[in-house]
Amino acid sequence: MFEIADKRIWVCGHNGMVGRAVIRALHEYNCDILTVERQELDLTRQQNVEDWMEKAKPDAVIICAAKVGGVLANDTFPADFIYQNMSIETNIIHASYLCNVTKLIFLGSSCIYPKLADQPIKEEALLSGDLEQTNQWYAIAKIAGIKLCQAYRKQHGCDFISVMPTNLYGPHDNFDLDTSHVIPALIRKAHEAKSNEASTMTIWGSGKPFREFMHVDDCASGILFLLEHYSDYLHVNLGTGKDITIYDLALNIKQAVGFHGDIVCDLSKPDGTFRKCLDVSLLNNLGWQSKINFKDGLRETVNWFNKYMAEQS
Ligand code: GFB
Repeated sequence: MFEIADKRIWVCGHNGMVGRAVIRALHEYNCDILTVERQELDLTRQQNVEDWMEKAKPDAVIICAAKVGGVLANDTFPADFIYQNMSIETNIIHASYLCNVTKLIFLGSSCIYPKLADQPIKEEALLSGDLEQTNQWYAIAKIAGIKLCQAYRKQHGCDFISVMPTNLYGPHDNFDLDTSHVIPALIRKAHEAKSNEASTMTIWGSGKPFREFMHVDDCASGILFLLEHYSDYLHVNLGTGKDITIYDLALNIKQAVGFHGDIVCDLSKPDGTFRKCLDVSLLNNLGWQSKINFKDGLRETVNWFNKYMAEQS
């Protein structure tokens, strides 16, 4: 058991969607939240990370910092995804060992599992088959992060753990149509189609793949639960255990945005993995459950996006 109260907690990647949600959740605890801007600390530089941590002296580290993106961004920028993710996690994990950090949690992704894993996917499915080609670079980097935590636990006794969140959505997501994940992309597309009084909106691929989606505030709650209550070798899945097809997702988003036109599939764009729904029984048995209903979370995210767009204009 690690108590967050009264500790110095470094949230790396505090400007991203997950980092912001973790900080919102940490405000419920009486702890010191440490952050550092990218201009002050480049996490891909080992010596700089060690020097900064030596001065900051965190008790715990939450690694939300990562190079992330949707299916097309992963496929288009493989070097960025593998290099940046491997260097960020290696630097932070090694420096945390050198600085005697008491607890560290590393965030991976559900794409670490084999492309054809049995559904729902149990933690034990890791490295039991071939990866999905489009995001293998990111997946390999995230698998290396899990192995780093396990290696430092085995060799040095460090209490470093890993959590594998499913596909996330929520406020402060990346809404850029080329690099984003599907939910922010479709919210933006539906919003633009509605504003332009268009008759259709386009989705990538066949619309047939399934995805499991979790609100980022649920994710932050699960991360802090594990930080306090879990200290073991095996990585832990973090999700809802429920998935829907991309076509049904698009229908939900159309409804939440109020766009009444048709959905058109662009088959020149990748589908990615067909299905990757997590088995969350390990986390549930530890005593944590996801709470945010998908339709409520989606509506809240659409409202956030509408407000954000109004502020931009
Ligand atoms: O969210 P997404 O890019 O990530 O795509 P992945 C999910 C599904 O939505 C795919 C479809 O089947 C896409 O073809 N899709 C439909 C769209 N329309 C769109 C659109 O306009 N934009 C996008 N982006 N997708 C990523 C991985 O995979 O998920 C990462 O590449 C990471 O490594 C992340 O694991 C969570 O779920 O396919």
